[in-house]
Amino acid sequence: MTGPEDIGRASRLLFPGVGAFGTAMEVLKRRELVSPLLDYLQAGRPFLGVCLGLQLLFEGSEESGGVEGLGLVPGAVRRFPPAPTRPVPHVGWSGLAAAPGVPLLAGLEESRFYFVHSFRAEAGGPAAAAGWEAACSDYGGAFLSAVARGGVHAVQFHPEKSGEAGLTLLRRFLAGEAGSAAPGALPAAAAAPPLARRLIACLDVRSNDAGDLVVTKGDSYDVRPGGGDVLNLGAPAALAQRYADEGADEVAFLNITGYRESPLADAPMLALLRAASQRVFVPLTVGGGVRALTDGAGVAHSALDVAAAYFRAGADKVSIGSDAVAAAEALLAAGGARSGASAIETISAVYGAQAVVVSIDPRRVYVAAPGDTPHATVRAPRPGPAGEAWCWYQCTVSGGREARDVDVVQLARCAEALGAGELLLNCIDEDGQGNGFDSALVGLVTDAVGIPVIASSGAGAARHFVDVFNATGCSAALAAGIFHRREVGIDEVKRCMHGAGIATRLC
Ligand code: 1PR
Repeated sequence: MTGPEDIGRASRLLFPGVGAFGTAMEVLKRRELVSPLLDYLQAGRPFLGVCLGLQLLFEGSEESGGVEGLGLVPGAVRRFPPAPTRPVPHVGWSGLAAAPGVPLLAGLEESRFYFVHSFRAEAGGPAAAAGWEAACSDYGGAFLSAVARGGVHAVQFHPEKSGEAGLTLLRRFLAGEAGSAAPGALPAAAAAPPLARRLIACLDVRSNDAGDLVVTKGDSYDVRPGGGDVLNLGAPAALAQRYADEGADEVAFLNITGYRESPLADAPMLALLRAASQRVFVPLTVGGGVRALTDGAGVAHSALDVAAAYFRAGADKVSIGSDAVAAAEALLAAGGARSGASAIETISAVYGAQAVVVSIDPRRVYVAAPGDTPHATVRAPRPGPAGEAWCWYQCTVSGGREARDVDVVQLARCAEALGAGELLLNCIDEDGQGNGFDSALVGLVTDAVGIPVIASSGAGAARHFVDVFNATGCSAALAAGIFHRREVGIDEVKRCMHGAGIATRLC
């Protein structure tokens, strides 16, 4: 898209939206796109809005109070109300209850689609009376997951990240399948498959001694067992594709040497993301080195520059580790006053909270009694070296090499306050051990925040996923070693979850 005149000339208009409502409207106005866009939409010409591309069709949004939207669809977009059992953003794979008369969605009612958003239009509002409601989903109440009229469609989910079902929808749009003047009556949202608990495959990536970018995996973060070569468990892009094909709901790449090298100079890592995003149609998270840095030529780059490079290469979310601990320390020292300058804040302001994950690398510190430390304690999953029955979780930086006087609850709350949309909660003690997730740790953190938490470290069997989902409110569980070594299949975990009555996306 280069200018307003291109809109009138388009035969199809795909409008993916990223970022905040107010910023997006500002850009549309500055580039004089509002009026040609409205002409195109009012003529009912082929249009597909995605995520923010749906919300902008409404009259306004609570996200940017006072900013008018395009106003094509009556009603306003509001934030999901907070609830202890429903973290916001709403992230993951949810189903649709679709109205008849929308060919784009026909027959896809059994599928789940990938959503990531904090704001939504409620079903049954003014859009219903105007005949726009095409599908709804349930998250503490029915919200509109699709609107349609004639050739104009918009979906709240991301078809480009929704595997085969999403690709089917996109193919239909490109083939020109338009609907009737207005969809039929909307079924109850309860008919839609609910939000699934997610299964994430994680690839720790770094260059090995021969200079090849490889997937590696150690125990308790040691990827050179016995001081030898970096363990090589495969080629990252091929493994990512295998996991997506086998049903992983997301794939995460952690650039584990990013904390000491500039990710902007790491061409193979960026090339890997580009290659993966061309063949993997589920969300991709990338972490490692997201912080302000000065490159070898003495040029300063902000954390936002690093994140932008990752997003341009195909990442959907960036994950911040070491820099988040520094930001939490600064926030605690300032008595909770935000500087606005941290990586979390700057990236979240531009790309939205849903694009910012904070990766936490804690290690247990054992104590005899909770009163022995000012930090938040739990009963230790197993006794400490001197038989201690309690522990707290100390945050680390630089891949676990350096511990800081910040505990997981402090870091999790600071990350949420600064604008992170999700937490990736590792546990160095359990990493690679295969004994199961540390549910005490996961429960401690999920109870402390209102954003989704990904449980990580320690999976050794399919039932370990069931255990952590049953024991805690975590939204997703992540594993690495068991998948890389083919000890447990992704489908096996999904079937085990399904058998235990846990909502999951079966492929
Ligand atoms: O600090 O912003 O540069 O980010 C660095 C990122 O790299 C962090 O997310 C940090 O967790 C990660 N990282 C750094 N060093 C290592 C290492 O292993 N030496 N890997 C590392 C972290 C842990 C998990 C692992 C799970 C599941 N890997 O991601 O995949 O524990 O493993 P399992 O299922 O085999 O038990 P920054």
